[in-house]
Amino acid sequence: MIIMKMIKVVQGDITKMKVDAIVNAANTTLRGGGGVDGAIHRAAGPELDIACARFHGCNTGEARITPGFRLPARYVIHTPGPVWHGGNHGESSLLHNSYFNSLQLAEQNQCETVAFPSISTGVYSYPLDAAAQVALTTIKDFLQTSKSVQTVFMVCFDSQTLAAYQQAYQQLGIQ
Ligand code: AR6
Repeated sequence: MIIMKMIKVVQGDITKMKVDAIVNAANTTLRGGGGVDGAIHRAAGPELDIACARFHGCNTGEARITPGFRLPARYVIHTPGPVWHGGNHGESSLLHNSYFNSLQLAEQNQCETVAFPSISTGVYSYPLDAAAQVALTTIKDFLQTSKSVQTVFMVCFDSQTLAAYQQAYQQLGIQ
């Protein structure tokens, strides 16, 4: 059987995605916030914060998994991306770690479909074009050897983010 693995760049609201796991651009407390984190906590319901509290935080670039509760997604994978401090503070490797560790958790939990938001490019100010390169390169490399994870969605909230990821996608020559 031939299985086509793929990355799909789409525009939309990640809380509506019917996938095995959505990824949350969290902060190191894992106790909710604004942006996509706030939207995910509101849509999942208060059980999500109770589940997150048990982790007592999470370091930047690491990831933790919870159920999706009231979301259409089965799981939420929470990862604090790096705050942009000019680019010489390990930002790109920390951002790589956020994507890689999230995908590893998805794989360990037998997820076939995973959806990411654009981690760190909102409140954390990571430049969009550079973030898109790191995100898509990490996902593409991971899919080369993944067994369970088949389809990864990049869910872009606004048209500027969509354009940046579409451009990076073409530059990387994906599919
Ligand atoms: N679906 C998809 N993407 C979304 C949604 C949504 N519903 N809502 C916003 N975005 P940000 P960060 C996009 O700021 O930069 C939080 O307070 C948004 O337009 O949410 O990693 C956390 O608690 C942008 O493109 O995350 C942290 O304190 C992208 O998601 C901090 O913000 C990421 O923007 C994390 O900052």
